[in-house]
Amino acid sequence: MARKKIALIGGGQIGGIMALLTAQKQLGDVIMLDIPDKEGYVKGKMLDIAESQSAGGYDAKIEGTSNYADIAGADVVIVTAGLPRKPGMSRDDLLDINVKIISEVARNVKKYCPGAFCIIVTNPLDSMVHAFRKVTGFSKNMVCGMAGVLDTSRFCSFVAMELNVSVNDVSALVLGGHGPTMVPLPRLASVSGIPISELLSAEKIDAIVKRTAEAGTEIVKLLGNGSAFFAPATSAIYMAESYLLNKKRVLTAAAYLEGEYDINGYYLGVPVVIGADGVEKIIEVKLTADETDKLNNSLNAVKKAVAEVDGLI
Ligand code: TXD
Repeated sequence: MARKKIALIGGGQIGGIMALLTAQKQLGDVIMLDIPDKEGYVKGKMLDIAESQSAGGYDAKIEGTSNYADIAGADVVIVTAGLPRKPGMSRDDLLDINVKIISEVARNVKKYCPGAFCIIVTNPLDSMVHAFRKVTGFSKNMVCGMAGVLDTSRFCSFVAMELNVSVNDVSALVLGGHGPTMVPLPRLASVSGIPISELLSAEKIDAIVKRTAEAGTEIVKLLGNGSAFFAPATSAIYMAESYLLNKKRVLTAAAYLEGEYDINGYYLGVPVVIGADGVEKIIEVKLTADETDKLNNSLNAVKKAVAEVDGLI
């Protein structure tokens, strides 16, 4: 059986890590695409990963290109094409430039990979997923955004650090838009089923909620140039793996809502099941009045960005 084909559109910080992770997990062949000026860069990066295979013990075709014809027939497309934040920038500051890039990428993915499961990573995430689906016209189950897996991973990491326990025993959900209005749900977070409210003070939990919402900015400030890439890359591959191996993981992703959570016509971070049919199910978790207010507040932030995108494409 032929190996699956994973197209990574954008060969920068996140793209490179995703390519290595895809190879190491033997999820399939990798084709990384970037702009013509960066063709040598991505060819070099992919040749380097290809040369790691002997030592790494994995087999795949790993190539770089700037020619969209080379992504033809990809099973999964992961899009990081766009500019990352610089210190002092909000994710929404990237909207004007990145929506043009996403529109160009979407037109080409529609032409060359009409059947692909598409995971959008580029910021501002929720409105870029909207733009990508608007341009491609792909069905809603085949287009989603990666943010909730990252935000949840950050929340779980902070809980594990505080309690000095394995992060793999921490379970949580972070809903909403990928930005300061995101909605961690500490009420549903647990360590091996034990509610974190029995393990951490309310003050500590609140501090973790706040740090999660600002975690991306914290790394942008520390790096001084660019934004986080290891955890975002790992999160996007986690989603791609669930699709390719039909793992039906339950995770938070930016999914298209048509009435769920009383929201209609927007992408927003909610719990979903990802399997061989893409976003197979949206799970409507019961929220308290306060949590619902926070989710709607986050939606309002997304609506503003979407309105701006709709004025541009
Ligand atoms: O959780 C999340 N969704 C976020 C997403 C987490 C972290 C980073 N987030 C966003 O991902 C970030 O704000 C950016 O918008 C993207 C990509 O971040 P990355 O750190 O990988 O940025 P790089 O290293 O600048 O890589 C972007 C690449 C770069 O090589 C450009 O040349 C390329 O995108 N690029 C393009 N590729 C193809 N086609 C076009 N038009 C294009 N324009 C730029």
